[in-house]
Amino acid sequence: ARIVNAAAAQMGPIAKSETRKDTVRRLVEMMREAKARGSDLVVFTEMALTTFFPRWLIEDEAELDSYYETEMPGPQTQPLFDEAKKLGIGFYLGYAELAHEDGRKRRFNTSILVDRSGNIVGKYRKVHLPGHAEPQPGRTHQHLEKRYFEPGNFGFKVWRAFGGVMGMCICNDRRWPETYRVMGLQGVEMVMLGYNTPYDHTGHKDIDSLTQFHNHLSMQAGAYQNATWVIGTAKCGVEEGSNMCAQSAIIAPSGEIIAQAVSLEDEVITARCDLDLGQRYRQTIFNFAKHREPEAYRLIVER
Ligand code: CDT
Repeated sequence: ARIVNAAAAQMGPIAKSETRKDTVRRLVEMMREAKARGSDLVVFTEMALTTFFPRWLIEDEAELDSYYETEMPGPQTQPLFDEAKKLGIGFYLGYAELAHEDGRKRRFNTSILVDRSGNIVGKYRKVHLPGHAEPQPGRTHQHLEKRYFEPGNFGFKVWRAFGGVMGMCICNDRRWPETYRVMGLQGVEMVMLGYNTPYDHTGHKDIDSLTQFHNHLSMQAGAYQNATWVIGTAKCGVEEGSNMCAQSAIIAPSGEIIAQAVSLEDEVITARCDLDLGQRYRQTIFNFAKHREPEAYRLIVER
């Protein structure tokens, strides 16, 4: 057995007025709890340092910039890295990233993987950006990720860490089979992700009423079909009037949920994850080398 004791640190609402300092304090508290419960690794949510600002049209650039990190760690996030190192625990953290690349300002919805020594071992930029670039009439809350971010330019990589092959994605990515399969083809054994999923996310009541079902359906299918652990961590509860899905979950390569959050608040869930369990599926029903038929899948990479 190759055990990773993993935690998901679900997060309740972050108010617009909450400072980074306060938010980081909440994260550190959950990191300590995860460690006290024996975890090697804690998965925080998407954009874990601020309120989910894409719900608003923000036209003032300085105000918009205030939601992004220009360095990681920066002065306000350094305590997270220090605590991780002190405790000897790794973490996944989602945040809005403002980069100066190719001679211009670039915005990404980003996550990092940090090892037990407090070193960044992997960085991912969200590929599937949901919502719109322009505000939609008649909606209580907007979802302007297409306005505030550009699609990630790193693809779906995997990293050798924590004794296994680790992968990352972010929120809407979890709904797309390609996300998991590209990592699956690289032998991923644990996919980490955070999500902010408002209950009114499509604007169609028949779809939105199935929000919780679709949340778990996507992650459980991704886990099973790719023989990988999936750790999905929510930001949830009512944040600035927006009601968001909770039910953070740790999912085994069998597709079974083996730990699930029960609240709409900050809550740590943990599980003992045996990475060898994925191998059992990879050697049998999902032996990719034996059973995949890539010739039949060509359309998948066409525009
Ligand atoms: N953050 C994020 O990606 N949320 C989307 C819902 C919004 S769709 C307009 C999700 O797929 O959960």
